[in-house]
Amino acid sequence: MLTSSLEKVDPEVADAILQETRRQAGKLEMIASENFVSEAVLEAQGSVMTNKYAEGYPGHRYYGGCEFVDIVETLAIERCKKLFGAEHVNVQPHAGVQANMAVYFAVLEPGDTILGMDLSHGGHLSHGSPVSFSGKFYKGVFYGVDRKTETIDFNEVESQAKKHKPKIIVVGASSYPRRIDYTKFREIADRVGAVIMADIAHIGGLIAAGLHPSPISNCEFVTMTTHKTLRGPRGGLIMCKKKYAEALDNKIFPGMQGGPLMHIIAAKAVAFKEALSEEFKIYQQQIVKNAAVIADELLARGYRLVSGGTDTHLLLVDLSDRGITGKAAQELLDRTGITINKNRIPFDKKSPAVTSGIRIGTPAVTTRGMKEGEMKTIARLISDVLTYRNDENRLRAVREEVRNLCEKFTLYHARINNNYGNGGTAGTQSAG
Ligand code: DSN
Repeated sequence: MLTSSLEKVDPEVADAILQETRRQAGKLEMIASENFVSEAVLEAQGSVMTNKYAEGYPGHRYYGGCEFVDIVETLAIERCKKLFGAEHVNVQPHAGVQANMAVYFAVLEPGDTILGMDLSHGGHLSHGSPVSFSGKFYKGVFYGVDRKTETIDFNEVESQAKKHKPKIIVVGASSYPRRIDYTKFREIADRVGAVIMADIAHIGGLIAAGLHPSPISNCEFVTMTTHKTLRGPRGGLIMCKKKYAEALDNKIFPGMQGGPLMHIIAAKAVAFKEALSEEFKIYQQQIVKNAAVIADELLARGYRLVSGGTDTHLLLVDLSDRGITGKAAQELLDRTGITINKNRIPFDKKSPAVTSGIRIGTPAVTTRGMKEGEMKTIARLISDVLTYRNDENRLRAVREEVRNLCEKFTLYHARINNNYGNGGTAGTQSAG
């Protein structure tokens, strides 16, 4: 057994990290916004690039000694441009909310109107919600989904746009299981003279792999996080048309951030390289296939899914006729080793802390190499837990099956066995 520097210096933190690694490996991670990065991404993220101050942009920094951080930031930018076909890329946003904030700062004045998707219909806090800066500095108005189809109600998008004349229309969601038609948003935005920001945080990987329509040509700005389907380090990025490049870059630095996180930018560069591979396309295809299998299996067992199914990496299950809240389902499932999150469904009567639904996502289990067969098992296990929730024997049996599945599809194996300093193999299996 090797003892790492961290174990020697700070055994408490080392132990918490080991326990978290075991938790990730020992349960089925099905929170739609989470994923497992490769050892290469982890290595870049844990590198000495964290030590460097590099305010500014490649070639134009306010500190000396930036020649190597310039290399990684340039690689990240160029790879991201290639991946999405973007005209301009800024890889410095620390997170998705910062990416969105920079876009608002670039095109809005305080008090201007943002038209975004209603949070309770699948939108995001940073799209104009009154509890976020985006609804405090600006006026947030909203569109939602149609009550019957539970897909985006374009009549409402148009009527809200005409009524409120927003300066920006935000397209994107954190819990919307269907493809998004950016051309329709473009037509509406043009009618009212608005710019569009597509927030593709959730579906960035699907778009990069060509499985979902790209917003690049139809939207002035595209923001995302790099850690969801894209499977990179935790962080944000912005793509935009060239004409907005300077205004946007100025808003990130010096406007709202100081020194960029160069270790994270290095890891973003690695993730973009991985995302440009053929294997990544196959991985994204498998994510979508896996979500579709779970959807079909749950539908066959009588569950109601928001919009009737999924085209993405996630599905939303309406539990209102199952006698269990989203909160209780989340707790129960986690106890049996299946980690998901409670989620409001459109027109939900329950609060965000309780909810009538759950959100299930497949990016992380797909990274472990799980395919259709395992998805059928997982759907059965989820249904067993929700159906036989008072039967401790059944719940124990589910926990055992989850454990077996996790042992078969190892994750960060070398780290758990404490030999990663010894040239241990990467923990994640290929999904291909
Ligand atoms: N928290 C993320 C999610 O779970 O979708 C969105 O930012």
